[in-house]
Amino acid sequence: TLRSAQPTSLIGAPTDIGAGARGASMGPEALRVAGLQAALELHGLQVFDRGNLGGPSNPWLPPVNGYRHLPEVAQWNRLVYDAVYAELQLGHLPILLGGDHSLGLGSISAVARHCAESGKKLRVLWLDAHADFNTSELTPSGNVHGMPVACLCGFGPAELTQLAAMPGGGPALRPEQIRQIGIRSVDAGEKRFVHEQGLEVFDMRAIDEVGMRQVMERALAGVDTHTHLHVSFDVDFLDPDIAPGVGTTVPGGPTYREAQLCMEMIADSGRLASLDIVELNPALDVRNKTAVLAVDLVESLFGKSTLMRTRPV
Ligand code: B3U
Ligand code: MN
Ligand code: MN
Repeated sequence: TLRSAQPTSLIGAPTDIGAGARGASMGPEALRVAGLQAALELHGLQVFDRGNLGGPSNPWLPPVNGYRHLPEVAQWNRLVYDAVYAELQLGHLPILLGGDHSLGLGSISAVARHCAESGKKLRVLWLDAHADFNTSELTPSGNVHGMPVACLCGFGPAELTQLAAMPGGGPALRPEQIRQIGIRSVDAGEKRFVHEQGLEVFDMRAIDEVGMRQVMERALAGVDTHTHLHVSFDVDFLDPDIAPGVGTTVPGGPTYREAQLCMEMIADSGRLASLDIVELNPALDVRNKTAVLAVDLVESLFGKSTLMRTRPV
């Protein structure tokens, strides 16, 4: 099933600079060991592994003015921005191998710039247990991996909100371009801010009430041939029973079957154009099973299906 002739490029960003636990820095290698490249090649994709970016090490310091490691987070994100932007310019589909979710800033800023220059509509699917919509005033931790969605919408320090240098100088994203799925942990102040900014959130209650199928139909509504679909896959989206290898587990996440359907429906849209796989923490995993599961799900995201089904039952 050769879905797309577009080559893919793997970009490793081995850092836990924005996280509250150490270990996501080992994510890129765990995904390679789990066979990510071979799995994609099996589906007819051409894969270039660009190796790892080399950014600053983690000084493991307490927060300063509401941010932990802000200069280092900014430096890693500049590297990610340049690497992702270069792949988009080549016409490749970039796959960022995190690394913690603060790196979504560099990745999605590059995608936003590319879309602005090529006249594409951008839709971001944020698969996560968390809304990642904190600011330095709202954050309970100072960890920047809890802030990338807010920064992408323009709420944060200039070194994180201005990465893309968007035409017109505005933020990389408008809230209406984002759909969050699987959310089940939002801090008190963050919750008010999500509401205030009108983020479209499909939380676990929505998945329980109407099912993953209808949630995905709604999250993908309006996606058409002019849409660049970016998926930011925080592995803690998944239920911790199946995915223990993450720094911040939250119970009650999507099951294996719900997660598969989510990925399959994104594949069916045919618009996937860039991807982040973040927050995988091999130090907390069991025999690399979370990485193996992530690879399995990414196969579905790129069009693996049991049958040659082309439409829902
Ligand atoms: N909302 C909390 C926890 C958190 C957010 N993202 C992750 N954890 N992975 C915070 O620290 O902002
Ligand atoms: Mn996240
Ligand atoms: Mn998360």
